[in-house]
Amino acid sequence: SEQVVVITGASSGIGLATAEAAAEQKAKLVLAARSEAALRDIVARITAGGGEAVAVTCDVSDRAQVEAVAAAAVQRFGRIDTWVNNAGIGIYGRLDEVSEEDHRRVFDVNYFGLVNGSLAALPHLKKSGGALINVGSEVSESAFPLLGSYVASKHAVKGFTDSLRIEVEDVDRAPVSITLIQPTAVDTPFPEHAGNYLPNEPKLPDPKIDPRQVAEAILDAAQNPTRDKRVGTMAKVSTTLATLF
Ligand code: NJP
Repeated sequence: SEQVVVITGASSGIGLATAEAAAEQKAKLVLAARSEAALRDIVARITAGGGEAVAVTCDVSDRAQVEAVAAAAVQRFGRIDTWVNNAGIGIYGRLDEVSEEDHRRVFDVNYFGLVNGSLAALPHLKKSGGALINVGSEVSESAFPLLGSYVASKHAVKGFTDSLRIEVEDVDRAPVSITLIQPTAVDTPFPEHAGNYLPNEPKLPDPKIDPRQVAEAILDAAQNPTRDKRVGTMAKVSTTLATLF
């Protein structure tokens, strides 16, 4: 496709895998994250392979920076067909030990970052008949000890996304599809990037799926929208506790 696809959190993990898969499908890419150097390398690689991509440095918790990503997409490619809100962080630790500052940071990035992206993208997606893809989690609908602030933020992501979908698709009848992606544990550097209050190095529970599997679900949702997309089989919480302690 010649789709214009914006991806937040494109410098690593699921976002990077999605960028690479979209480039193979000939999408025109706008890649956003905080790490300027990492994005520059990714854009250079995609461009060298004959693809089209532009990097925009952005902290998704700042609405103005997210609006600048949308503006850069329109300036460079004239439209936005798909916007993927993927940027996210974790904090490992008991809820009575995680600081209020860290807890709020998780919500600023995972929840308000996704709110910022959704609201910046919608006017453009309404014009193009496009797709909004929000990356939630299996923990958008379940509890998970020692990752509680993250779990709560992903519940908020689901509540926001489901409510927005009704307003946009059902009330406005706008030609925009809104999908929540709910992966299980994915093999990415997420634990290394996370904050940690625990004595041990945090790990993701097995089984972990390949980020390319999630990328495929994201790009499929852009073409064939469904209300929710589950990717992978949920890990058992008992396994997780054994991993964490
Ligand atoms: O993690 P990682 P994943 N502003 O750490 C960016 C969800 N998920 O790919 O800013 C802008 O490799 C960061 O870039 P940088 C998860 O909750 C995961 O696993 O340069 N960007 C990087 O590109 C998250 O929503 C699993 O540091 C910011 C990216 O986000 C999404 O999948 C399971 C940013 C994170 O890449 C991608 O996570 C599941 C900011 N303020 C859902 N802060 C899993 N891995 O098991 C971070 O169900 N980024």
